[in-house]
Amino acid sequence: MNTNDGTSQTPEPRTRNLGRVLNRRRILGLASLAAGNFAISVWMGQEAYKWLPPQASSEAVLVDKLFSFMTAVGTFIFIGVVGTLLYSMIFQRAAKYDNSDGPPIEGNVKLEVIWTAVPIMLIIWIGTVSYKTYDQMSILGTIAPKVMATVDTVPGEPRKPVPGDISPTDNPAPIEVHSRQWSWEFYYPDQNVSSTELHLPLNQRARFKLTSDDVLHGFYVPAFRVKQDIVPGKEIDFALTPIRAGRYRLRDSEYSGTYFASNQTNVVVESEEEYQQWLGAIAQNPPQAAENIAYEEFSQAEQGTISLGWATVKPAPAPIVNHTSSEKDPYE
Ligand SMILES: [Cu+2]
Repeated sequence: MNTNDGTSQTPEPRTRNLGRVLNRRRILGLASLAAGNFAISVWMGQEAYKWLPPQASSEAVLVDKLFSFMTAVGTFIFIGVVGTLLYSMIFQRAAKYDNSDGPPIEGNVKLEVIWTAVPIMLIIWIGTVSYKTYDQMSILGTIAPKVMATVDTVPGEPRKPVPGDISPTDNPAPIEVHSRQWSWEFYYPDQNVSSTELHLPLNQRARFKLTSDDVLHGFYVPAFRVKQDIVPGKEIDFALTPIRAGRYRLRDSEYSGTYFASNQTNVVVESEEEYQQWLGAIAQNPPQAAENIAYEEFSQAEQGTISLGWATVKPAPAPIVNHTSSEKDPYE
């Protein structure tokens, strides 16, 4: 600081001793703030369950648990960081016209070790929990040939083995999922029937063979929380366990051109009896072309009845199936 007579004074050292700053009262204050933050974070983690679609698969239970955990961790960090910022802005403000430097703090090894170690531990923790979750789901047959018996349907409780889990010999053949520009077709090899609506029996491991006839598509049912890319030229083994009856939406999660938005259909999860009944009933239906907006519009444009007004590759013909879903059917 320069005085007006021209001589200079050494500024008084303002380095603070951490031990003196952190007296018992302050430590208690900080601890109760951290406890409050912890309580809010746990509550927010519970709230996170409400932001998601219904939990219609055992995989959804695992994914939601992980999401809730990450929301809680994120909330704790967010409140901690933003709270410290706000505290500094409001209570540690420099006085008006005070342009002097802050205290020359040199560094603190203890503090630096702590703020390096804590995030490292946190990332290892999150990484481990994520890996365990994915491992428990074991949704990819050939890539991750894990035993399904390790999957939890209820958090904390070991899952009861379900038909289709243990012995691969009396399994029903996997449902063949054909994705195209732009339609979904599901073929049930054991019954030799096909449908543009996916039906699955409740509480049984559903196994799929995913294929694409043209470009990348993505098998995505938000209520099941699982998403799998379908790669042309590959057969992808995929499995999940529906645990809640209802109608859900299957969406294409890989953008695939003009009619991509119409490339969705319903998934019906029903009891074993209803499922068998449905399979039996549709076997009586003669195969016929399904509703398909992409192919219908394209054909009309080809005949000159309508003008599309946009470019598109030629859509695949509407699938010929025993059962076709109606776009008027509701879904959750
Ligand atoms: Cu696609």
